Order: sequence, then C-alpha cells, then structure tokens
Amino acid sequence: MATQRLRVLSGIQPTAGSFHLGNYLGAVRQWVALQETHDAFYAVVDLHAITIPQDPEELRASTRLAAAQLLGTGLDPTRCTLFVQSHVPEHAQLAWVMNCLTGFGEAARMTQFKDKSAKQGTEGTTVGLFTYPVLQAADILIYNAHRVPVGEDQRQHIELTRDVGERFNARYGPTFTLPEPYILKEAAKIYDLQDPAIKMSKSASSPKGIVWLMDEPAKSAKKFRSAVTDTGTEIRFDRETKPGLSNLLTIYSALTGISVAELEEKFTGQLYGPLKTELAEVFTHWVAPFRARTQEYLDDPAELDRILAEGAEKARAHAAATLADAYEKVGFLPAAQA
Ligand code: ATP
Ligand code: LTN
Repeated sequence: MATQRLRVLSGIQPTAGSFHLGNYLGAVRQWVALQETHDAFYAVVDLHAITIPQDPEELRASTRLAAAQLLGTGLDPTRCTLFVQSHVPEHAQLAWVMNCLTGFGEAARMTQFKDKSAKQGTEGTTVGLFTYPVLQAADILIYNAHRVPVGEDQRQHIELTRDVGERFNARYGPTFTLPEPYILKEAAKIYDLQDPAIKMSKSASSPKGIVWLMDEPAKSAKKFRSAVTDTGTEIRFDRETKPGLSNLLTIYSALTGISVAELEEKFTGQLYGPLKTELAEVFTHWVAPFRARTQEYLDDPAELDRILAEGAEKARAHAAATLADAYEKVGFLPAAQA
C-alpha cells in the first residue's frame, strides 16, 4: 500500500545551469529509481542557492532549468512530489527553530562550510552559508523522511540532521523521524576528468574536467576522449594507482549497468584509447534523449510551472502539518481566529 512506503527526500541547488555527471550519477539517478518504491519528495532548493550571490533573472531561469532537467532524467510528477523550496515557506520557518537547537561549534565543524567559506573569504561569507546545513535539516525533517539520496559529500549534513532532530525529540517529545543517508557506494563520488584527485564539481577552477549534461554531446565526448589517465596500459580498476581510469570505469559501469569486472574483462589487452572512445559514445547515446526531454519542458514553461505548483501544494500539506506540531511543542501561542 502506498501509505506504507518509506519516504525519501532530496534536494538540488539551481545553480550553474546544467547538472553535471556527478550530480546525476551521485544523486539524481537514485531519485528516479526511488520514486518507484518510495513516497518521494524532491526539491529544487533555491533558498540554499542564495547563500552564494545569484543574479535574480538567472536564478529564476536556473530554477526552471533544474526542474526541467529533473523531469528530463525521468522524474515523473505522478510518481513523486517535485517542488521548489521557496514555494513551501514552512521549510524556512522550521529552519529557524532548528537554528535555535544547533550549536555554533557544531555548525562550524561542517566541512562544506569550511571549504566554501574559505573560497568566499570572510567578507563574502554570509550567515546564510553558515546555517545552510540547518535549513537542509529542516527540509528533511519537515517531511519525516526516512532516507535521503545524496552523494558522499552530503553525509555530514545528514548526520547533523539526525543530531538536531534527536535533540528536538529529546527536548519536546517524539516528533521527527531520524533519516538515514542513502548513498550508493559505486557512484558516490565521480571525479573530475582532468584531475581525478578532486570531485567533479560545478565550482571547480577549470571547466575542462566537468561533463555538463546540457552541453553539446560532441563537446562532452571530446572531454572523455582527452580524460587524464595514468601512464600504465592495463585496464584495471584501482582507485589508488589508477584514479583516472577507475573513474572512467565507474562512469561506464553506471551508465550501462555493466559491472566493472565485466568491463575489465571486455577491455583486456586493449589500451586506454578504445575505452575512452567507447565511453564517449555510451555517454552521447545516453544523453541525447535526456536533452530532448529536458528541452520539451523548457519549451513549455506553463506546463513546467503547473507541475511545480501541484508539487508545492502536495508538499505544503505535509510541511504545514509538521510545522504546526513543532510550533505547538516548542510553546508558541497559537494565533486565535480574528
Ligand atoms: P558544489 O561543487 O558547489 O558543492 P556540486 O557540484 O557538488 O556543487 P550540488 O548541487 O551541491 O552540486 O550537489 C547536488 C547533488 O549531487 C548532491 O547530492 C551531491 O552529493 C551530488 N554530487 C555533486 N557532485 C558529485 C560528485 N562529483 N559525485 C557524486 N555526487 C555528487
Ligand atoms: N546540500 C545539498 C542540497 C540540499 C539537500 C537538501 C539534499 C538541500 N536540502 C535536503 C538532500 C536533502 C547539496 O546537494 N549540496
């Protein structure tokens, strides 16, 4: 029965326009699979996006683009609830309560904050960036989600979510479900094609190693063909000594469903060149229908907005109920009917 399904929630920021392959393989691909077996909520987290300065027009366009790409990867609004975070104001309202339960030192230990604030400098670092993980905790707790499909880099934020949720429950009585991260080992971290020591990331210093899903496929194919690999010749998965090659095998395997062991077998005795060329073809083949579907939604913004409005309405029903319960437990005086 649908009501007995476990609930999942995840979010993606509408920044950088196109998703990259790390976003897809690390997170969004799982979202698509989980909508079949779970009660699934997925948000385009625009409130999170403004923790870094955004141009208003670009933010609006990126929010639609993110939603269109999510639909393009196969999210189905009849199987999941897809919405824009700022359309459900209860997230920000619960985040305030959670801010008041989070230690300053606890938030200061978040590695993503440390990395991003180091990049922004003290003056460029906002309090919003500091409390970013607390808003994320509210996103998750407000739906009482059991599982959160994300890439490995988000594990610490899910742990914080559990800690804050547990603290609320201990202080005010059982209220929130404590979520588990849902991180697939195989594709938890996709690396930069030019520098396999760092994760593929939209904030990387050079665009050469990032595969953008909305780019012309020929451009991405070229990036695969010129991916950095080690100087050896053997096609063998070894993260330590062959990080570049291992990353390519991971991507190949994730896009085709062929196991890494089978790929090692298939390419036995071959040099790296043919593997790269074939992977470029595999990617091009995979990305073409994705781009076409995404474009269809971009060409019909009214339909896209309708899907998002419907999603927000469904999400709000849950979020408002949880928020009312939390407010009551905290001791806020209910507003009487005028
Ligand atoms: P930034 O580099 O600014 O942190 P990002 O490229 O990591 O951005 P996000 O919007 O923060 O992108 O991430 C969206 C989702 O994609 C998250 O669940 C994150 O864990 C996942 N993800 C991002 N990069 C990778 C990667 N290289 N490998 C696997 N998963 C990833
Ligand atoms: N911080 C996440 C985005 C995010 C998120 C969430 C993920 C915001 N709220 C709730 C899972 C659940 C990131 O991908 N960088």
